[in-house]
Amino acid sequence: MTTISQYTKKLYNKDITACTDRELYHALLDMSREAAKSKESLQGKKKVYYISAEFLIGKLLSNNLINLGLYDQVKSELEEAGKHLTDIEETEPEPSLGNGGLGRLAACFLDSMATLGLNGDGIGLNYHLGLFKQEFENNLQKETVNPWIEEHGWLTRRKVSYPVRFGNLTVHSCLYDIAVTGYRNRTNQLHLFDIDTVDEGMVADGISFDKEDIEKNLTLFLYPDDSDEKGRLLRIFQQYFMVSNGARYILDECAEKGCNLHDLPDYAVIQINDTHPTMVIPELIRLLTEKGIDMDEAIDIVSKTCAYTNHTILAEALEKWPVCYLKKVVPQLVPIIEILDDKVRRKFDDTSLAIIDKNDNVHMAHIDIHYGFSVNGVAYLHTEILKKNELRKFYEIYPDKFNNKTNGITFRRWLLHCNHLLADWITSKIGDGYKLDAAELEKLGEFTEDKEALREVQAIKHANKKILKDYLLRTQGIEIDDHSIFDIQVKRLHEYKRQQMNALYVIHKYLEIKRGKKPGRPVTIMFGAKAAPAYVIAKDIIHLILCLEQLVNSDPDVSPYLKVVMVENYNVTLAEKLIPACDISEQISLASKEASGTGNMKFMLNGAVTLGTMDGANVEIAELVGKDNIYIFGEQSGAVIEHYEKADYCSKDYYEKNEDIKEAVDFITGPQLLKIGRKENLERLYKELLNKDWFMTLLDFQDYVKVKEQAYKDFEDRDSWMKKMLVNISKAGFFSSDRTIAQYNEDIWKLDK
Ligand code: 26Q
Repeated sequence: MTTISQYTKKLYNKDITACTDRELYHALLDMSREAAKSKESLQGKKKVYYISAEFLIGKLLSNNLINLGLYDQVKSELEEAGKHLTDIEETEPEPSLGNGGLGRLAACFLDSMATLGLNGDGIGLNYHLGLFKQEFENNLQKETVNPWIEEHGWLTRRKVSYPVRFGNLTVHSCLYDIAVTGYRNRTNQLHLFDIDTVDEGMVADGISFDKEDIEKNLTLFLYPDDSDEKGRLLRIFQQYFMVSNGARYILDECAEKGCNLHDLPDYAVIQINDTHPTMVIPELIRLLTEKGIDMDEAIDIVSKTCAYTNHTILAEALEKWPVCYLKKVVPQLVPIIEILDDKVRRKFDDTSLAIIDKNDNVHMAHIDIHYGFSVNGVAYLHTEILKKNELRKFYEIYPDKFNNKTNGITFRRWLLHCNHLLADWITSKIGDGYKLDAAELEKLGEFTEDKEALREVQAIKHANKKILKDYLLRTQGIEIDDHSIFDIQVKRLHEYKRQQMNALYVIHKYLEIKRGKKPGRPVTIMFGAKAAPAYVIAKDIIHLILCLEQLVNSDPDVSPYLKVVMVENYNVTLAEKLIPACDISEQISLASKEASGTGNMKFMLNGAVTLGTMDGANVEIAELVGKDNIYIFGEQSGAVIEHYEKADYCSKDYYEKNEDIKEAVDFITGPQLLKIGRKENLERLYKELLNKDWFMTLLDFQDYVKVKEQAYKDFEDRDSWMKKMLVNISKAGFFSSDRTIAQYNEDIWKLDK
């Protein structure tokens, strides 16, 4: 058996006791890298390539130790030497290769593919600074750089390089791999392409940089600000760089296994994660024709190889690139896209199905749907809306391509790693079969009337609340009361997710307490969210929340009953601390707008009760746990869609008709907040809510308040609340990404196991 001290000796010529946490991190890193190597993948004939602009993998050390079966041994060896894995983990930087749900989903999928023993790799980009780091200054979000790559880290340099041509500029790629460990199974790879000439020093003043110096900036940031043309062009440079490298890598790997290109679909299936990698379709066609295959056959081969996942129905997120941009960056793809468009136009007498529209914009999703063999949504409701509304005409011509794959999360990270107390308790009750077969969690149903078991669950929740309390105090200087209700909303900031509705509730509650209506138990309302740097209203919402935090927490009449916390730089690491400690999980998007959500699943698995709308996967959660174990409010998706169709929603009507709403909205620009915050931001947000409110905050506000108050009240019946928690945990098995990935394989990929 290898031991940690063998590694500390080799690296530092020291015993464990003499090493710093940082040194121990490096020793453990080497130890797990070697262990992962010995479990490298079997090379089956067919492989799935999950291509994605984001892989939000989180810190890797503990997760790898768990998956490699080394965790217990390492923990006890460290403890014998007086060291703690939790301290060591804190020295690991978090890779910031994603911004939210789509990127985190890709990471969960890699874990499940490896765990199920499927031959499946990820393909993406190695952004040096990733997503920005969020800091708060004067109650405003400030973006700074987030370097995460270290000399001695998880990346392994490969001897792979391709010349990638952009008009008259050619760059040469390099490749780094990160081993993806499966739980007690094999290791797959995440391939991240990069260039050697990236210059991190070109960033000045927050995160600004010269967007035109492609050789220095190509893989510098994830999602460079694309509010101007230069930013949008840079995104196309990045996307093409990713797919061109990916396509060549795939072809090379298949050729090595004996593929003659005509039989490519027998060797490869490419899962396209939203439209960011869509150019892989014309690029592969280009490469195949370059190798002598004729155009029609090349199109046919690629169409049998590529499958597309849609993650959004928000019109503004569906990518459309002007042909003139593509001509500047990737002129070699334009004739191919024109041929693809021409074929569609000949076949279908409906210009709304075309790839290039009358304004010369290329609709990326249309390429995927016409020239991929599968189109899937990410939750039942989302797929139904795609079929009936957003993509109805496509569904009519290709009914067989459409399918649903309800999202999932890896239970290794979101239970075994982030909530040891709960995982150990579950094991003590039902054994550890649930670790590989999440459906076994159902067995916990047996304990929902067992008072002693319920008290144990309650004690675990409380212990996790204390852990979070200590962590926030130590890392962010935030003080919270572990006996208060932890009501948490953490996710990217977007108007459709309606953090502003939760903020309006804070105002409402603040005013009620001021008027003397004091709650029996204090509540802590926590937020965590980054706003896209150019998303003005999202940043105004952050400003409002931070101003409320200052106002509420410093008011001695109110702060014993209500606290507002906005954690800084919400990321995977913080999620791992917040989720196990949560009582109420806020999933309050406007019905029809959240494709699935995956945070909702993580909270449920960790025993939080959902307060949410009938949106995304909330619908499936509600069905599984039953109405007594979830708090549902708000207008249903059908009614919301009708409001959009009829354009009959008018936020002012709600403001004028309801005193509570009027009072809360007016407070945004009232004297108390203007004293703390910036007039410009608060007024802009006020006007937005009153005159536009595109995501119908005021429509659902009254019902939201009512149902949220009910949840707070029910929390006091401790036994019945614990029962709700346990039902949620026991029904979470469906949301294991192992189930999701098994379904992808069964219906789309069809790899042998
Ligand atoms: C598009 C064009 C220009 C610039 C940026 C973008 C862009 C970037 C990121 C568009 C979309 C994204 C990310 C989307 C995302 O995270 N979607 C989420 O995917 C999850 C996994 O399926 C779902 O659970 C969430 O409901 C969905 O919002």
